[in-house]
Amino acid sequence: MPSAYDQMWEKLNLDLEAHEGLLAVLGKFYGDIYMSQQGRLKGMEYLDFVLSEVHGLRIKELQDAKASGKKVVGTFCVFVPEEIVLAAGAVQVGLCAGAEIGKAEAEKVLPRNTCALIKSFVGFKLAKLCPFIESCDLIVGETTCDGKKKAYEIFAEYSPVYVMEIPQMKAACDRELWKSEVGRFKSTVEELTGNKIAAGDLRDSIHLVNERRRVLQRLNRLRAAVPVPISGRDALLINQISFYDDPVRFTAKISELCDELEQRVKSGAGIAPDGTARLMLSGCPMAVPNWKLPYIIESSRAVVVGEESCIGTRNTRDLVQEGSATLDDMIDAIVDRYMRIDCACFTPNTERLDNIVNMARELGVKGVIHYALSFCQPYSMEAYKVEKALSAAGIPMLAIETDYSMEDVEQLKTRVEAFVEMTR
Ligand code: BJ8
Repeated sequence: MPSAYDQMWEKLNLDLEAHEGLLAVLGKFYGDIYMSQQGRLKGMEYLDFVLSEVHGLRIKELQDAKASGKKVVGTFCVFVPEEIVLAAGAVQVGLCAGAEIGKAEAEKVLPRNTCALIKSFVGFKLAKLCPFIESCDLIVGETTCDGKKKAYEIFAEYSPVYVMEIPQMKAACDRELWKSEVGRFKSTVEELTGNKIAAGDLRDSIHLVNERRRVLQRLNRLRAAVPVPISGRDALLINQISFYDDPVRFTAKISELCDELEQRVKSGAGIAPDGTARLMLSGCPMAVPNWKLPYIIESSRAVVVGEESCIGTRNTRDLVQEGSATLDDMIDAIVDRYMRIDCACFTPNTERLDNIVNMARELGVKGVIHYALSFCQPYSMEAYKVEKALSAAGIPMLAIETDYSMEDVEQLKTRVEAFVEMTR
């Protein structure tokens, strides 16, 4: 039956039949993984609603914004400074790349041994399945890993793409390079929108993005309680949705959810039975609807209490310093904040090792599951150093490499269960 949004999707040139199939699979998957949970917070109803309208209401909002003259900028990496996009009056959406539905199309133009995240975004474009991508006036890529860097060259044949150069080291000259890239990006966004960024606009957008980070930091502090008051799956979903929901509304809704969570923590209630192992995830980002591993973990007498990932603490840990008086100082504050990102694309990357060990200690976890997408060299190679650092701190680690397919679910479950047993 045609949905109320079919006309909008048709205008965006989606493959309506394949898209309907995608939404049906997504709905079933969500039902199995999310709605089956016991003791969810009332505040999660908002997240359920946003997800149920993922290609509906939010896309309609983007179309309305475009009709009013705003531009939409899509991103695949937490390195793209949203503060600049918002200050120019545009909307930024983090594009998901967490499903393998367009894989066959992607493998026509990409080598098969490419990570699932890259195949996913190329596949979504080629199979005409993503209304977010089709709503974007500009898609911003970055020179993080080689796979992404080269995939953007192909993507640019189908969509307007702009690529930011990201340094790979953290010396003073790398900061200079990054500062000039932030400046180049600012000019590009100003040209795209026709709006010159003024100091007041940037001050407001820095505050707005910081507020969203602050509410996610509060969520992280509250979920660290014993007993665990919210599942890892729900916390991951909140982080995933933070990338494309309206930032003001999202922050207000998650603030309400945190109030509820705080009451739950005060009452001493938890969502997992006594004896459930507290674990932490670390590694590649888990984009919507990549819930496979958290679901496996949380069906194995364990609960995820933190994600050291870009859809997790790497995106929320650091704030842009507020209080700068001039536009130049604000740009410097942005440059410094983004230089603290500890992506595995950096070498050496000791900051990440320290952050993982500190986080694992603070959360009091029994172990860490390191998650790398198959063929992701930065994260799968860095797993070696992460394991060494954790082992020196007396924290066990399980390294997992997987993709978005369901073929290895049973095998992963066996490994996760054995790891959970071992941590007891
Ligand atoms: S800052 S983690 S969002 S680059 S999984 S595509 S690295 S081969 S996603 Fe990332 Fe930015 Fe870094 Fe974060 Fe390449 Fe690895 Fe694939 Fe990856």
